Amino acid sequence: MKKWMLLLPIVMVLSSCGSKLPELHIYNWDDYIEKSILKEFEKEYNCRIIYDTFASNEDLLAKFQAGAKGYDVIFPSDYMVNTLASQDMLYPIQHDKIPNLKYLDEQFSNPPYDPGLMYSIPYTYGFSGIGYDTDAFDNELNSWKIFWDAAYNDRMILLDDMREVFGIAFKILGYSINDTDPKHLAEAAELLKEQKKYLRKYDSAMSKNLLLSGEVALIHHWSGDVYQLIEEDGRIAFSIPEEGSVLFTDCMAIPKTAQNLELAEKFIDFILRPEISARIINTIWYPMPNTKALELIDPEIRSDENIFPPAEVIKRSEFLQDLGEYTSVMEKVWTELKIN
Ligand code: N2P
Repeated sequence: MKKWMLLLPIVMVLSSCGSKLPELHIYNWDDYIEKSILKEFEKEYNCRIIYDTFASNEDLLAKFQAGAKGYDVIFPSDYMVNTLASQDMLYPIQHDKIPNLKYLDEQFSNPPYDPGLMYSIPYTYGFSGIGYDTDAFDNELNSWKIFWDAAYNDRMILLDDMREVFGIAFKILGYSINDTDPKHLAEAAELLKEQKKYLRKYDSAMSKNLLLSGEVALIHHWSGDVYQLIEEDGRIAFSIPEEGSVLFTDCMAIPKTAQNLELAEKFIDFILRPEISARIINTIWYPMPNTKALELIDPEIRSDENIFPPAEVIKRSEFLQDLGEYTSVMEKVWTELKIN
């Protein structure tokens, strides 16, 4: 037998790898999907999903600025869609490839961060607020100022998220969460420095577990994430403080570096199927702007005013906006706050 013939089995294995299933690479927030729908998509489109998660918009941006390639569908929030699009990182969405867009609630079809939905399709919306252990408090919480209460020293966690954390300080000071006056930023930093004395840590990934186990008494977190906890344990509560809060729309977008554009469009369209959206809402407890899905979700979720907040709560909240070059000014102050 010739020597090269011994290599035949290896060559055959390698060539069968060449015909492997097409892949779809997804980059989403933690705890933000109903897992079985991924399996269903794989089956229906005969592909393999590679699923990866991030904990803040800034982490997502940093990954792309560092040259990450190969993600096909990403989930930036409103202002980050704007940032990524203005840095030419997003592929324009071909609306004719997403027929289920017909189910999108019209109120979400022309958002200021992405007029006409050129680069993004809304996925969910929600609020930032306070998740807390009702056993640790005599009254309901209704102000961000509770994070400055020494009685909860080392039992509080704020999100590891620059815009969200400055957002709290700006709201207490009576400024917009999109304020760009350096004097106001210095005031906010001073306030947060005071708060840091009592803070366990800035963290977005682990704080829910620590609240559930009773290790900490209150956390700054996002609405649906805290509702997932409430579902597990009724002693947890969520509050959107009276000073106002961050209202966000998280979106689906396709990076310019995507490897599988066609599958990415199919995935976005799949998510917009009413029965798929309804299953996601029932699991992650964030509303999705899908008119038809709302008819299919659990009535208990549909009638919950915290999940679908009344107009006055929406009115006192604000969307974060892309701050352009001022972002780097804030980043410097944020880094100082975190290391000192
Ligand atoms: C997902 C939290 C995303 C909300 N678990 C913040 N945009």
